[in-house]
Amino acid sequence: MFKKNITLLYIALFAALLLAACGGTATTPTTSNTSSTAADGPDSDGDGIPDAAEPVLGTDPNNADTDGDGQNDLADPNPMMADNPIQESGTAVTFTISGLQVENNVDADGADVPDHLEFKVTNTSTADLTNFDIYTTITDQTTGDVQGYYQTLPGLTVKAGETKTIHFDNTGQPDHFNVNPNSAFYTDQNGLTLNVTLHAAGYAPHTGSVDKDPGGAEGGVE
Ligand SMILES: [Ca+2]
Ligand SMILES: [Ca+2]
Ligand SMILES: [Ca+2]
Repeated sequence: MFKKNITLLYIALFAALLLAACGGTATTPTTSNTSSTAADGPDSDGDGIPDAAEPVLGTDPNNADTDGDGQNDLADPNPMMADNPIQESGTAVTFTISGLQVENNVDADGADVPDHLEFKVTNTSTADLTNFDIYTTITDQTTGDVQGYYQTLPGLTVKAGETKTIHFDNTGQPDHFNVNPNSAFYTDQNGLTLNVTLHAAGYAPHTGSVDKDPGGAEGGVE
């Protein structure tokens, strides 16, 4: 697996060099935390993989650890497949998740739902909930290929008795969280099944599932 990854990296680096030679994406970095060399172009997240190569690998150009497993994309032999790290001894049932929606779903009024993952979290307890994290798997219904992502959800608070909708789309709005723009969710045209495990520290996790219909590639995030 490691050799396979290195091979993919070399292919990706070659693609990056080709793009740079064509004047494609070999632009001068503009942010202070962007590193680059003349040979490989900018590397926005500093993980050692050039921005132009990350889409080839399927990794996130703005996240040095795309799957959240603690291993840098360059070192990770499977950078889009984290195991579920959520280990919770608490059994109190304090919240539910509902209304999972993805592409081709509509909202309660029949309007199109934007092409991102969203769902509702209802706090059924008398205490505010915070310190959330989530583990998401994306399974290709045709090939069986699976990607797995873990991330914390900083800033998310669901007050006692509140129902809040949270989104995964990279828009940077409150209660909207970043995702890999090159994940199977955006690039795989087969039908997909998403499984989410949401957890608040100290309480029992909850799971939900939603299918994404086959269709054209998303072409990036909104
Ligand atoms: Ca990078
Ligand atoms: Ca990366
Ligand atoms: Ca990783």
